Parts: sequence; C-alpha cells; structure tokens
Amino acid sequence: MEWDVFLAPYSQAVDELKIKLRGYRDFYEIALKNSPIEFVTGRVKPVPSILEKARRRGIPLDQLNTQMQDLAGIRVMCQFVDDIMKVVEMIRNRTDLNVVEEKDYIKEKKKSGYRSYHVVVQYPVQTITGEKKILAEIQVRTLAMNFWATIEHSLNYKYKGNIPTDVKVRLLRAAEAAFRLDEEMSQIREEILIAQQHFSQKNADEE
Ligand code: 0O2
Repeated sequence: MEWDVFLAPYSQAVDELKIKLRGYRDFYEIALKNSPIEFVTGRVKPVPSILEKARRRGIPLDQLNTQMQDLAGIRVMCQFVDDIMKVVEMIRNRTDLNVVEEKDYIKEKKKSGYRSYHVVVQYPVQTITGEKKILAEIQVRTLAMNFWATIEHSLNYKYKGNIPTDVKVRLLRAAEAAFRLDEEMSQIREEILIAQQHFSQKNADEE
C-alpha cells in the first residue's frame, strides 16, 4: 500500500475543510456577530491508527475508502451546547459536500462518557486524475467536551485501550462535571455573549 498516494486526497480534504469552516468565524466577525465556532482543527488519521482500527473492525485495506469514515477528521469547537446544532445546520446547508450520516453522542453519550456530534460527509477533491469523492468525519463539540475527550484519548493511549476501572470511574465523573459546566455556561450565555461583544468592540476601537 502506498500510503502517501492513498492519503493525499484526504490530506487535501482536511486542508480545504479547515479553511472553509474557519471562514465562518471571519464572516461572523465582519457581521459583528458572536461566532458559534470557537476554533477548528483537523488531521489525517495516522497510518498505525488506521491499521489498528482496520484490524479491530475487520475492514480489508482495499475497502478503507468506503468503510473507514474518519480517515479525514475535522473538529469544530464551540463555546456553548446550543452552538453545536447551529454549526451542524451550516454544514447541512453547504452545497460543496453531502452529509451521509449523523451521530448524536450528545443526546445519547457513549458508555465511556464521550459526548460530541458527528457528521460524516462526502466531499469532492480535485486530484490530478480527476474528482475523488472522499468521506470525512466532522466532530462538533463544546470546549468542555473537547477537554474531556482529549484527556480520555491520551489515557486510552497510555493504557492501550484498557483503562483501569478506578480511572474509568473518575473519567465518568469528570464527564459528568464537564456536562454540568456546559449547563452552567448555557445559563449565563447571554451575559457572556454581551461581555464578549463589548470586548471585541473595545479591541477594534483600539486598533
Ligand atoms: P482518533 O485517534 O481520534 O482518530 P469507534 O471508533 O469504533 O468507537 P466509529 O463508528 O468508527 O466508532 O466512529 P465514531 O463513533 O464516529 O467515533 C470515531 C471517533 O470519535 C474516534 O476516532 C474518536 O475521535 C471519537 N470518539 C468516539 N468515541 C470516543 C471516546 O469514547 N473517547 C474519545 N476520546 N473519543 C471518542 P478514533 O479512531 O477512536 O480515534
């Protein structure tokens, strides 16, 4: 398998989608509105992770393009839970991609405590041999959900997927705390938004 060649369109898709989704922030800023997007990151799945997931899921390597939906991965971080569906709606309305699947791990969190909204999209990339439609997974989550997921992900890596029970229990408690933090922030949302508008106006005036 020539990984560089196979993954090149995925890398292109990640670069393009990062720019496109980051663009929303600028549009909101110009319109002097609070952006539902705080920041955007993206990555192509590293080859060892691809091989591990393919083995775990029994996916033949020649079917990766149709059966592994997160070779190209984008993450959109929001300040508030309510922003998540605004971002999802903006993604659904785009005419440069097709949404093929949505997974709501916010309504129904994973057993681990993981919360996020996943949108799987089919995105066309123009390659030297013509157009290639590739799958990309966009994960939309709050900053608190992202904090939890990042920590849990590194612990999973450290313990090679077998996190000890006591740590798992603590992680579940931490997930509960992150959920409550999101709830608290939602309740003072209006106040925070007004403060942030004053702040960005003040910065603009000083420039
Ligand atoms: P990485 O390193 O982020 O690429 P599965 O991966 O089998 O659970 P599925 O159906 O392939 O699930 O896709 P799903 O549910 O959309 O989840 C894929 C990705 O969501 C994961 O990619 C993680 O990024 C994230 N995710 C899902 N569950 C959890 C969780 O319990 N904890 C954390 N931290 N992240 C999660 P990868 O391939 O696992 O890893």
